[in-house]
Amino acid sequence: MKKDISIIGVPMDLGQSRRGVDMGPSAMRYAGMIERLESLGYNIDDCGDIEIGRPERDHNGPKLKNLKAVAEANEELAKAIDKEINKERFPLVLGGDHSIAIGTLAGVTKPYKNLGVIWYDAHGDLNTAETSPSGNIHGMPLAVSIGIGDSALTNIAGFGPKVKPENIVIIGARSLDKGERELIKEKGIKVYTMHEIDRLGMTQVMNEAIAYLNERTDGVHLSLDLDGLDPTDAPGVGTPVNGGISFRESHLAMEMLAEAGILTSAEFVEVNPILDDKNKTATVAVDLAGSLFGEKLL
Ligand code: B3U
Ligand code: MN
Ligand code: MN
Repeated sequence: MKKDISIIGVPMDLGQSRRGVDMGPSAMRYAGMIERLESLGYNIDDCGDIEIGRPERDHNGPKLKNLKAVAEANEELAKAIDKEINKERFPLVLGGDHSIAIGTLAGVTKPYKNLGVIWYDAHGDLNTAETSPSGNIHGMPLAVSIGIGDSALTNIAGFGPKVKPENIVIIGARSLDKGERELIKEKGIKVYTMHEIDRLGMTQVMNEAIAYLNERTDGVHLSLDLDGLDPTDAPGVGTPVNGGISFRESHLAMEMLAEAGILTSAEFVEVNPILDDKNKTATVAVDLAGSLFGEKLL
């Protein structure tokens, strides 16, 4: 992996309805993200935070909440990432709610024809304005990245779709809405639900996921939603779902990704310090980043 990492914070909370997730980047910095990666020998440039606009009175209606402000912030994020990639640096994005993956993917897919995506999440994030039960854009970024959704989102950075459905692997899913299940089947998206993780074990899941992506992609982005983990290990998230991936399984997954050396960008999202227990979830994110960037136990 590249030895130069650029950290970009995105204090976004407009893609969902619980306050506090805008403090995620600060919480992860406070939990020692930069120092941890520096201790592994990386050169870190903290680029600071993307500015998030005030939502003007919501003209978008309840189906795509705060559409304009979310789209604007994602345009800025895509530009910031593009700048760091042009400097040959590895982009590490700290969220913020998961709607920021729209801008991250817009920025990181530009240099790749065939970017792969690992979506580590309890949810599919494959909703559209029509299928969403909430109208929250953080439940839509993966659909947007394959070109399905409002053009203000699918066309960020002036092109789309960003990712091919067959280049996506979802890991940890256990809360999928009806429209999401249909889209997964229709588009042939590879999903390891909690059932497969229990049945096969994380080792086999990651071996298969890595081999699958190695075969067909020219770079891989990890989008890690902390709610992919079990709420006992990561309580500081807006939409916890029981029966999730353990801290230990997650470490193993990160270590296997580090060994495979396939990652070209990453993001950690949905850390909400207000809902957290003494910054536990941000600390988990920092611990997982340590493993992801090559930390060894011995
Ligand atoms: N699928 C639901 C809930 C949800 C999605 N992402 C999160 N929660 N974090 C929705 O609102 O789209
Ligand atoms: Mn998510
Ligand atoms: Mn989620």
